[in-house]
Amino acid sequence: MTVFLSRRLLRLVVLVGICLGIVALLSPRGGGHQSGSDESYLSSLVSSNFNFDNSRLWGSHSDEGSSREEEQRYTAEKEKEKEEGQSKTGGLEGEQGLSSAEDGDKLTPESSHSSVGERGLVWEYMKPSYENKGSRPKACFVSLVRNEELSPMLESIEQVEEKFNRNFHYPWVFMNEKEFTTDFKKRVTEATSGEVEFVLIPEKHWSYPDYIDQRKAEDERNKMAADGVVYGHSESYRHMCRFQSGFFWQQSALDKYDWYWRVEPGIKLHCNINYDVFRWMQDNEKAYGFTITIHEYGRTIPTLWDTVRNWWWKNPQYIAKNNLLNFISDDKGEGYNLCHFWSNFEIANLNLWRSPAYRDYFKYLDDTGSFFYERWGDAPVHSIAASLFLPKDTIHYFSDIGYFHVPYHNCPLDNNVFKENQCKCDQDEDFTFHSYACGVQYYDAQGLTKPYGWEKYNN
Ligand SMILES: Nc1nc2c(ncn2[C@@H]2O[C@H](COP(=O)(O)OP(=O)(O)OP(=O)(O)O)[C@@H](O)[C@H]2O)c(=O)[nH]1
Ligand SMILES: [Mg+2]
Repeated sequence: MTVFLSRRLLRLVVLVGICLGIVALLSPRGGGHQSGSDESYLSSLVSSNFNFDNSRLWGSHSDEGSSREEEQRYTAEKEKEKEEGQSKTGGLEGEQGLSSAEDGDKLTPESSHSSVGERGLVWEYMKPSYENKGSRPKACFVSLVRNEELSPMLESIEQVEEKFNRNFHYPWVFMNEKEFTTDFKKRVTEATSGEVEFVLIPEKHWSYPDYIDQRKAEDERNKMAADGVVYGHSESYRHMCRFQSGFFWQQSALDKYDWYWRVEPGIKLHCNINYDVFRWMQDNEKAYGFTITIHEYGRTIPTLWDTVRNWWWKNPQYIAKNNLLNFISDDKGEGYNLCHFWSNFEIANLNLWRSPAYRDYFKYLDDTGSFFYERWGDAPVHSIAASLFLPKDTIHYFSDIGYFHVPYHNCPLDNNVFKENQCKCDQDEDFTFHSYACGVQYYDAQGLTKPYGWEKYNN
């Protein structure tokens, strides 16, 4: 009897084992929500040994306990947002004409790709701001600046007004985490030809989130300073980079605009700009424009790429199919090649940053604390997002805009452009194809033909 029962038990165990094996084999890899087609789409973008190991992200720069806490906090906040999102999304839909299919949280990767095709979810989100084609875009200049930078700010305004804005009179928005002085306001108002607004940045956008271990942040700053990293010691630089990444576009003064041109104090414009660059962006369906590319200092972003890849793995629906990944990665996403658009100049569509994709991406990055524990710059943060979220034909290199921010120049190499726009710069100093720049990677990723003789600049 006992033997008979054990045999039956054994047969049952074997049978259950086989069934479980079959179920496991048939389940999608990772047990997640990726469909087969999305997995192959992702793997076509990402090399086979791409290791989306969550524990690596959360464990790479924190001890195990706080890593778990960070991930739990992220998950809890996402859940909370989802609940609140029902009502918030309703508001957004009304304001910006979004259809419910564009709410990232509700979409499966499958539905996102079949409904929005090659251009991707982020482009779909931005589309309403292109309905204005042919008319004047809702655009402004944006400058984050300190009172003590009044002089170099006036120089920049003079450059922009003389070379461009005297013909177009776009408004200007100045932002500061401290009150602007009366003198600052008066002088910049006199210098600009359009309307002017001043924004006092709220403390919540320029302070430590409560989850930051400030002792640890200080230790890391000291280590970076000891390693000689530029701004390695600086707290304000870190607040600035975080603000430019996640908050400048959230200031309500910008709500009425779709477009901005970022202008820093002390920049120069070398050539006349005889056309409306905002309108050109809008009418030609561009989303992000730049003048200079450069490599990031790797010591400032040791865990950025791992973090991005982990976010990406959780949110593949946001990656545009015809993206510009090849600009930022030499091996289909395995590693980050440190290339980015130098964000002290940007002419871009604000809706890129307002998109659910970017909001989620920024929050994910911010939750790691590495804007403070490391020194993540807004330039790589913006550039990685633009390169992954946007169709690559919506990213534009303004080779015709002569530009200078210490210490690099964009000086048009095309002699016709140079003459027509009365450029005053030295073409030999053009940075585009310098080996420390990323012009070569950009031209290759876009499939563009490099100008004749570019090799001589590649030193
Ligand atoms: N209000 C305010 N603006 C800041 C602060 N730090 C930087 N900025 C502004 O943020 C922008 C970027 O800062 P920069 O110091 O130019 O940083 P960077 O371009 O990476 O470095 P540089 O090569 O030194 O120009 C500039 O427009 C600055 O005026 C700050 O503490 N407060
Ligand atoms: Mg600067």
